[in-house]
Amino acid sequence: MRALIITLAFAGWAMLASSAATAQEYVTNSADIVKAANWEAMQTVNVELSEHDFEPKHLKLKAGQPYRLVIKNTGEADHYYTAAEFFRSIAWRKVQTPRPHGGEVKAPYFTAVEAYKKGGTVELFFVPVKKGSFEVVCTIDDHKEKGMTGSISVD
Ligand SMILES: [Cu+2]
Repeated sequence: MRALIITLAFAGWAMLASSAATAQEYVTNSADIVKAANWEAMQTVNVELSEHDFEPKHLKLKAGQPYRLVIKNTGEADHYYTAAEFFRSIAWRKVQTPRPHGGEVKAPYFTAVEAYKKGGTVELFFVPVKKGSFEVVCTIDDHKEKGMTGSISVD
C-alpha cells in the first residue's frame, strides 16, 4: 500500500513537470484557438525591415485577437525577424508569402522568419495567447548591434 502511494505521488509530480515543460515549449492547443477565433475581425500589422532597423521597433498586441503580421524587407540586404520566445507563445494559423504567386506553410510553431532584400514579404497569421514582453532581433552578422532589435508586448 505504501509503495502504491509513493508511486502515485511520483506519477503526479512527473505529469506536472512534463506539462510545465510543454508549456514552455509552445502552445499545443493552437488548432482549437485558431478555429475559435473570429478571423473576420483580424487586424493587420505591418513591420518594415531595413539597414538596420525594424519599423516600428515595438509592437503592442492583444491576447485573443487574430492578427496578420506582414514583415516586409525594404532594405538592400536580407534580414531576419526572429522572436523565438514570442513565436512559442502564440497560436499559429499559418505563414505565407503573398498572393497571387506565394504559398503557405502550417506548423505547430516557427522560430525565425527571414524576408529577402528589396521587397521580400512574409505574412504571419496567429492569435497571441501568453501575455508578456518578448524580444525581436535580426540574427544576421552584427545587425543586432547595429540596431535591429525590438519588442512585442502582449496585454
Ligand atoms: Cu538584418
